[in-house]
Amino acid sequence: MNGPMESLGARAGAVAAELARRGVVTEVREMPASTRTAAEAADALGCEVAAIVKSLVFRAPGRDEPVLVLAPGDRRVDEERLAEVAGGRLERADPRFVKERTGFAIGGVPPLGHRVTCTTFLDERLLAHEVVWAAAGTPRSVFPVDPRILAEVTSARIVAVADDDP
Ligand code: 5CA
Repeated sequence: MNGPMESLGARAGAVAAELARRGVVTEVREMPASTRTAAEAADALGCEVAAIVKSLVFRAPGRDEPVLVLAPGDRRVDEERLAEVAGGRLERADPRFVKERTGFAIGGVPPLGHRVTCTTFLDERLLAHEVVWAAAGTPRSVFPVDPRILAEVTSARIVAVADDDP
């Protein structure tokens, strides 16, 4: 079951519905504390920061297509490594671009259910966990998922783009 979806706010509810539509069995949780950053999410959940999924939006300079990087919460994305796998340098998208393309504000961007389809990369370090937690559309909502299932439903390419040192 995907939990009591009807009790969720509109944004988290839309993400829960999208997860259900893609066959992901999970339960979106609206937390009493902020989950705006990976560190806050880990605190709120009592899990390792490494098990939080950052959903980071990048873009090729001057191009309109968003590129989504799903990265472990305790690491920075190495832009050299990302350029290699993406076939060219990418830059961090500004908050307006993120909102327009995904439909969500930074701090709540989910890994799926965006307005526009994003080319998606998932860092292999996430696969070390049985369960990871990702944002569900708001800075207070998260959902747990097997990282392999997350890679599958986002059609992500599995890559090594995280920094070596946390
Ligand atoms: N809800 C949490 C955990 S799931 C979350 O969304 N984390 S996050 O890492 O995916 O989103 C916050 C990220 O947005 C930060 O890591 C930060 O790199 C990025 N960010 C914050 N402010 C800006 C900004 N002004 N422009 C571009 N990116 C930003």
